[in-house]
Amino acid sequence: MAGYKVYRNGSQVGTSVSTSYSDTNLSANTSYIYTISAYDAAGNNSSQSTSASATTFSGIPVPGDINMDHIVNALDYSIMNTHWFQNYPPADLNSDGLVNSLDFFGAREKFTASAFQE
Ligand SMILES: [Ca+2]
Ligand SMILES: [Ca+2]
Repeated sequence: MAGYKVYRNGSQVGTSVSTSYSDTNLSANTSYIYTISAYDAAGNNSSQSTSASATTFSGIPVPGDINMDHIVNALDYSIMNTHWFQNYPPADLNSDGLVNSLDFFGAREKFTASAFQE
């Protein structure tokens, strides 16, 4: 066997030579059905697998979730503090070139909030 073909909603989206695959260019808050088939070096394909479904997150990450763990909390404040008055774009929420109190207040509005806006 040479690898796997990965199908999303019935259309092939890629191949993988391992048993993992990362899909991209998906829409937010959408369910997708995945199947795979195996192929060998001679080009023979197996039938498609039983399906697995996955659902993407809904919407835009909350400003202030600097470490991308889906919540604004003390860890994000800590990163902000480490880069205080530095040009550090991930923590410069208002894009004024510096991590400063304006960014802190922006993050505070979302503190402990769910990472994704409704
Ligand atoms: Ca975070
Ligand atoms: Ca700023």
